[in-house]
Amino acid sequence: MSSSAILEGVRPDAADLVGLRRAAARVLLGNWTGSSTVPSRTLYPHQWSWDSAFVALGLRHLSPRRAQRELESLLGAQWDDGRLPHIVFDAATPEGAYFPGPDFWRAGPFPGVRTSGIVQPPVHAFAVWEVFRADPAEAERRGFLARAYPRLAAWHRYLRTRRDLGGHGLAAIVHPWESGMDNSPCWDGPLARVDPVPPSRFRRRDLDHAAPGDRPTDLDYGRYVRLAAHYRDHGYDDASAPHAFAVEDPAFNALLALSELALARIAAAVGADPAPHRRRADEVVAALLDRLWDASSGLFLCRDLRGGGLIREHGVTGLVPLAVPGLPVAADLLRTACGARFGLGRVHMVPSYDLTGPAFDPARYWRGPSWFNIGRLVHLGLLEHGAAERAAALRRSMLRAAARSRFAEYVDPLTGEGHGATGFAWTAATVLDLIAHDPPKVDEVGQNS
Ligand code: 2M8
Repeated sequence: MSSSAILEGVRPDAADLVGLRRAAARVLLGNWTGSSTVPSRTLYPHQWSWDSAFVALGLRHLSPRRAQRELESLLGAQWDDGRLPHIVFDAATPEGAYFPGPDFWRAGPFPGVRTSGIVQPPVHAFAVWEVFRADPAEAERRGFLARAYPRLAAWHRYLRTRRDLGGHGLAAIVHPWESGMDNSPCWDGPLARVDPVPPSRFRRRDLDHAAPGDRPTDLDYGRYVRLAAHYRDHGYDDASAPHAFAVEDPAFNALLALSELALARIAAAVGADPAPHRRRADEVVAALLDRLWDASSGLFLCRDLRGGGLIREHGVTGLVPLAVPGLPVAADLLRTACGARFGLGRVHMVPSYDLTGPAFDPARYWRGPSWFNIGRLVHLGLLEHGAAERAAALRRSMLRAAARSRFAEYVDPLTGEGHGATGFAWTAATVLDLIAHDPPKVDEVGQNS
């Protein structure tokens, strides 16, 4: 099928935006635990780090106060060394509800709060600033920025110091889960060196709730478990852990740069010096260009710090730097987004991996499907770099996909069919954010898909 035919028959304004907004709000209300939002009631019954940031971006349109609490509950689980854990476990949820659970990680900032020991992409300062802007008076009354600022600064410091494993000004991820794009083909090379734990030694819970063809394989899981157990057994100490997997990831670092810029604004608002944050944002962008930019493919690539240099797989992580204001290679990235690898405008949303790549799989997790949080970041980048029409088309594609898939976790870029969980929190939050960005006009309201 030609890629333009893929979108044939889908009416551009088929989503009933008012109904969709109501349905999205229902998802977020249903996933709210009292202090934070679970990504999915079934598959992910705890608080996830970057999910919370994306959720807060949507929640701010329903309740700025709740959006602040979402972020505060995550910041409240910060470790002494500054890291924000990738999962904060809900104490009322049984150990067996998710693997690996708190008994596996054996971690937390203090008694009573149990967390994982790895991190996720640092999109938090960006979210804090956007949530603040939704209701500055309420934020001021609650001391939201003043309390968040030192925690965010410590979080960035952790990444800048303990995680600069390559020594060139970029934070390294030490587990595929830290990228948030867990089983991207970008990790296949570095992961191949990791001795997998046999599947008989652990019990996956994800397959109780999702189709095996949508999820990572047992072999991937065996390697995830090995890496996490190693890190845990070294006390999550970055200096002494061997880190068999150590990668510089473009999206992770682009989000760090974007968040440093937000932190500069936050600093100015609380009476601190914004200049160091602006300087650090510039330094991260310079290091991204120096270390990860691949002019021949017009994309940022990942760098394997344990051997092999640049990883020649084209993942959507390499497009995410488009969200950074003033990026010098934005025009090249735009061309790549619209080219054969990512098919922007011709497929549903933005695929997570090269449509022409040998490992492309339209249904399996981060090996091809389109994700709403990534679509939102690319949307931001398109707006940032003057591609307003493309941004509007992407927005329509995302709203349609969310409506048709009952707020699926991710969708097949070729068919728009939903996969993974339904009633997924950041999908609903992204819908609210996109609708608020361009509220329904009379001719869009009332049309049913
Ligand atoms: C997925 O990751 C978790 C592990 O962290 C899992 O598969 O169990 C990823 O999509 C990740 O990006 C996301 O934050 C998490 C919760 O939605 O699920």
